[in-house]
Amino acid sequence: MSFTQLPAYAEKIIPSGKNSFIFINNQEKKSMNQVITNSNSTLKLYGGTRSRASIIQWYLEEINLDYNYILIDMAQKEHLQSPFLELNPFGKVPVIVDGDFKLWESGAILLYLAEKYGNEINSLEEKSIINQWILFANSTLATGLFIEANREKEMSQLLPPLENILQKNSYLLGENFTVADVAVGSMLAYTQILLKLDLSNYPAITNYIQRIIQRPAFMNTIGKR
Ligand SMILES: N[C@@H](CCC(=O)N[C@@H](CS)C(=O)NCC(=O)O)C(=O)O
Repeated sequence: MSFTQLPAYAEKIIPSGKNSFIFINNQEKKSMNQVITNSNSTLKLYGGTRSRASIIQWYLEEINLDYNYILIDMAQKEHLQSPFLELNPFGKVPVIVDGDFKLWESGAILLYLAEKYGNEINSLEEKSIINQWILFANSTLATGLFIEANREKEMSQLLPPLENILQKNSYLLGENFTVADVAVGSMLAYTQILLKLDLSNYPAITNYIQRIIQRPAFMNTIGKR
């Protein structure tokens, strides 16, 4: 069976070894029949239990897009074997499959989803600004905050301007929540979940994190992990 085909069993199955996975529909009330009927058209998100796939899942829930979450058993190294390697030859999650289209790298996936389904990009400039924030989140901010050797220097360089922006606006691009907030906000939220980083010198960032982690889509995804 290929990963792009649906398993013919129910929504929630506890993984129990090689090639087993949980199949979750975001509208969990749907019957399995409906899930199977929608199998080819519904976007598939592949991820581990605790992985960056949760960031994608957060955004999918924000834009209310129907999707199926296919849980890869990373402890059993399913991501390093066929058929997963046919989706991403580098053996990393997240991956999405949207129809015939496959895409990996969380930042590229967020940008694709925002442009295709998010209804928030209307020009090359808007797309580029969103891309700027996604790349900032996944490269500059992530390596600055999560690599211990960089943290002290990078926190004092990156957090004051972020604090400044969030003192002026509720969200990164103004008063509306966008995919840029998913990219940057997830990194900031993970500093609290994973590192318990002290951000008390940055009240606007702290308030921002509080605001985003209370969003239903966040609570239903990253917040549940
Ligand atoms: N820059 C990539 C990172 C992907 C990544 O490292 N994913 C981790 C899980 S969060 C993974 O698949 N690790 C498995 C491995 O390296 O074997 C992205 O944002 O998608």
